[in-house]
Amino acid sequence: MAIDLPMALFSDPEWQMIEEGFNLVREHEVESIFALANGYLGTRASLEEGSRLSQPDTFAAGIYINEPAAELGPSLARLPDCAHLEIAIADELLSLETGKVLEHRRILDLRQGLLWREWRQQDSMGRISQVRFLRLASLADRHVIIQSVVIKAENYSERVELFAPFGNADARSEQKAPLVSSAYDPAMVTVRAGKTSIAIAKGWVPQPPSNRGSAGEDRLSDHTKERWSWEVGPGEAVRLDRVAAVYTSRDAEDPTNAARLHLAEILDRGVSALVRAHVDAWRVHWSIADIQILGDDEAQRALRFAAYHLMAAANPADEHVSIGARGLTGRAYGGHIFWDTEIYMLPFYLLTDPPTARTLLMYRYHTLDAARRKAKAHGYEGALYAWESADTGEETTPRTTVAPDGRIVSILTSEQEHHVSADVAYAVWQYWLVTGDEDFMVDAGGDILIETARFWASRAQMDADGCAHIRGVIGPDEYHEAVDDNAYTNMMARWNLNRAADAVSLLKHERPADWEQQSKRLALAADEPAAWRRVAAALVTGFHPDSGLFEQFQGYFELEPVDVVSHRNCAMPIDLCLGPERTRLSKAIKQADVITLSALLWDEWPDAVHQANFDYYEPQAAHGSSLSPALHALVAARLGRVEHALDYFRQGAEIDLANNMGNAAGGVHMAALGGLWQAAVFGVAGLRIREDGIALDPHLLPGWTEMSCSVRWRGRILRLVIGVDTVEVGIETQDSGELKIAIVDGPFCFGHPGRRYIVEREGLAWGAWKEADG
Ligand code: IFM
Repeated sequence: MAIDLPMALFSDPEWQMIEEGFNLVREHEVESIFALANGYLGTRASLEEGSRLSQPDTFAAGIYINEPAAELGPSLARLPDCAHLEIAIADELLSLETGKVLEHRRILDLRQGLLWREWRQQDSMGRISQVRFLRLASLADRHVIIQSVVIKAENYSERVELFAPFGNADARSEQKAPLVSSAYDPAMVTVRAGKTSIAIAKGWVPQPPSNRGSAGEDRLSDHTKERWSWEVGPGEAVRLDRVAAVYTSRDAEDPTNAARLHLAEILDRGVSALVRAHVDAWRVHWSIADIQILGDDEAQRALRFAAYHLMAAANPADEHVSIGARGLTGRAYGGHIFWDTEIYMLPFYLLTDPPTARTLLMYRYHTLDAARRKAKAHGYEGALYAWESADTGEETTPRTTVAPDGRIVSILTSEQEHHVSADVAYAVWQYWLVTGDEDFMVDAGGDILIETARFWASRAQMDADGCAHIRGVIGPDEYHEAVDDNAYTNMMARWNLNRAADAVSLLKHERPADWEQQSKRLALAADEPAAWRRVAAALVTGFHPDSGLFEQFQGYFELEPVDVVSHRNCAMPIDLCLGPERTRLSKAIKQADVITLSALLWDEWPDAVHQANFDYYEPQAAHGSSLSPALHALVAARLGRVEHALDYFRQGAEIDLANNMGNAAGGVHMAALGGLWQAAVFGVAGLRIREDGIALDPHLLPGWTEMSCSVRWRGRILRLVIGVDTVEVGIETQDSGELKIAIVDGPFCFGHPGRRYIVEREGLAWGAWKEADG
C-alpha cells in the first residue's frame, strides 16, 4: 500500500488559505494566521524544521507564567514545541534557507482544521525530496496534537533520517516554562509554569517500522533529539506520525499519569481514527457556523477564516478560562482577556454555540470576587472587572509600555477604563435574551448584573443639579484619558443599572424560591433596584437633541478638528504624528466609541440618531485599534450605506489576512474576527435580538447576491437566506414552539418548527410573509 498522509485536504479552494513559496520576513504573521487551536491548546504554524525567525510557540489556555519584568505581569506560558522535526538526507539537513526550493506551499484547511504543507526540495547533491506535513490540534479530543510527515525520495537511494528535538521550550525561546523531569524520558516532558505542572506524553508511529534511537543528544541543555532512519530508493516514501497528549494540574491531579494513559489509549485507537474524529468535529461545528456569500469570494474566505479562528479559540468544557485578545495564536498582550471577548467575540458563540457563550460568561462569574476586590480597592461597591485579566481575574494590565519613539509611558487603562464592567453585564443580558437560560441567571448571571450595577451606582457622582456624572474615565477611544461623562461609558452604565433592576423583577417572579437564596447571597437591600433606576435616569447622556449627536465626552466638541481622513493612508499612526498632547486636545479618536454605542444599543434610538452620529464620528476615527473597522462596517450596513460598509468590511478582513496593521505577528486579532462576523449577521442581515423573537433588516453589500447563515435562538436553529429582494427563514428544529419573525418595523409572522417563510420586496417596502412550498 502506498504511504500517504492520514487525511486528504478538503479540495474546495474556498475553504483554503494558501501561502505559496517562502518569504522569511512574513514568517511570524504566517505562523499566526495559520495557527491551530482547540481552545485548550494552541500551536503556531511554524516550519517544522525551523528558520532563523521561527517562533514555534505552543500555549495551553489558562496557563500563565510571570514575566521576569514584574510590571509586565503574567503571560501565557510557552510550552515545549511539539512539532519540531528535522529531516536529513544522508546527513544533509533540509532547509528552506539553504538548498534549492523547487516548490513550497502551506495550506490551512479551514473546513477540516488541518495545517498542510507541501515541499519539494533539491539538496546540494541534486537529490530531490518530496515532503508533506499535516498537523492538527484535535477538536474531538482537546488534549491531543497530531503531526504526520511523509518523505518521498524522487531521484535517489539514500538514508533518510528524522530528528525530533523534544525537551524544554524551544531553544530559541527566551521565556521557558522550567523543565521538571530530571531523568531523560523520551516519552514524557513535564514542565512547570508557576504552580501549574504541564505533562506532555509523546508517541510515534513510523511507517515502515524504523529503529528509533537518540542522536546528537545534548542532555545537559535539556534538549534531546529522537531519531528515526530508513534506507529509501527512488519513488519510495516513509511516514512518521507523532502524537502528543497534554494534561495539566489544572485538569488532572496527576497530569503525568493522565497524559501517559491518554496517549496509550489514543495510540490504541490509531492515528487515522483520531484524525477522522477531528475532521468530523469540525464538520459538525461548521454546519451551524458557516456563513455563505454568493458574489464575493474575498468576503466569503474572510468570514470562513474568522469563524475558523473563533471556533478554534474556545473550549466549552472549561469555565475558568476565557479567550485572550489574540486567542492561542501568539504572544501579543500575553494572552490577556479584555472586553474584546464579551463585546466582539461572544455574539458569535451566542448565536452558533450557546454552551460556549455560557462557559465564557462563567469565567466572569468565577472571577467576580477579583472584580469585587478591584472595586473595593478603588473605593467603590460591587464589581469592577479588570481591564486585562488572566487566570485569576486580578488586574494584569502592564503598568508601563515603551512608545514607538522610545518613551516609557504609563498605561492608565486599568485605573480608568471601567466600561468593561458594563460590557460584561451587556453580554450576560444578550445571553439571557437568546437562550432564556433561567438557571444561568439564578446561578451566575443575576449576580454579575447586580454586582456591576452596584459598582455603577457607587461610581456615579450625584451633583447638586440632580445629574449623575461618571468622571475620570477612558472610553473605547483610548487617545483621550481621564475624561468626564464618556457617552459610551455612561450609556452602558445606565443600561447596566436598568437591566440589573429588570433581572431582579424577573428572578423574583419567575424563580421566587431561588431568588430568596440569591438575594440573601448578595445581601440585596429591598430598595437597591429602585436606587439603580434613579441613578440611571440621572446619568448625563451627552445627547444634544438639536443635532441628534452624543458628545463623546464633556468638552469633546470644543477640541481641535484635525483631518483624520487624509491621515489614514500615512504609515505612521496619527497619535504618533501629532504627539500625545496634541492628540489629546484634538478630535481624532482611536476607535469606534459612540459608533460602538450605536452598534450595541441600536433599538434605544431612532435611525436618524445613528445616522447623525455615524456622519459626525466616522471621519474622526483613526482606526488605531483592530476593533474599529468591523463595527463601522456593521453600523454602515444597518444604515444602508452599503459601499461604505463594504470598504470597512474589507479593512476589517485585512487586519490579519493582509496584516494591514503590521502586527499580526503577535497572533490573530480575535475581536476583529468576531466583529467581522457581527458585521455580516447584525449588519448585512440586520439581525436584531428581541425579547419576542428575531427581526431582520437586510442590506446586502455591493456584489453580494445572497448571504445565508444559521443562528440558534431559544433552542431552535434558524436558517436565514438573504437575497437581493427576498428574505427566507427556515426553522430547522422540530420540537420548538411558535416564533415571531419580523422585518424590522415591517411585516411579521409567527413561524412554526420545520417550516420555511419568505418575504419579498415590493417596491421600497416589504410584502407579507408567506410560507414557502416544500
Ligand atoms: O481591548 C482592546 C482595546 O479596545 C484597544 N487596544 C487593544 C485592546 C485588545 O485588543
